[in-house]
Amino acid sequence: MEDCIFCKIAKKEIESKTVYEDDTVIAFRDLSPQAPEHVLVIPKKHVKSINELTSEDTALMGHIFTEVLPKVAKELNIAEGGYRVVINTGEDAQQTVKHLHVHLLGGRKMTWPPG
Ligand code: DGP
Repeated sequence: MEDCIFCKIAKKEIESKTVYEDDTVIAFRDLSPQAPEHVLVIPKKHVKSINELTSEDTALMGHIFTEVLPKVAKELNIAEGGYRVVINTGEDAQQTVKHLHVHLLGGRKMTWPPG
């Protein structure tokens, strides 16, 4: 996707503070952190949101949840204390970047319900 900012980050056309990368996924620090540790994990391929996922993405999303998120949380030292994982989807959830991204937030006590 030509105008997608996260595609540009995945292709290194825009700088980001990368904390993890492999063939299919990149994780980088959020530009506007909402917690002491705030990382975005994205698939490198363009998928607009959860709504556009297909069965072809099962392995990719499984990889993010079973391998990437726990690994990054451990490296950020928030695995034991706890962390929050958020995927904003669509307008009501205030998804501002239309490239599926998983927020990983930690390093402080979270509140519930989220604001
Ligand atoms: P959401 O509301 O779920 O669509 O969150 C999008 C997040 O992306 C928001 O927390 C700010 C972050 N963000 C937007 N543009 C950039 C960027 O160019 N670089 C980085 N690192 N983060 C960005």
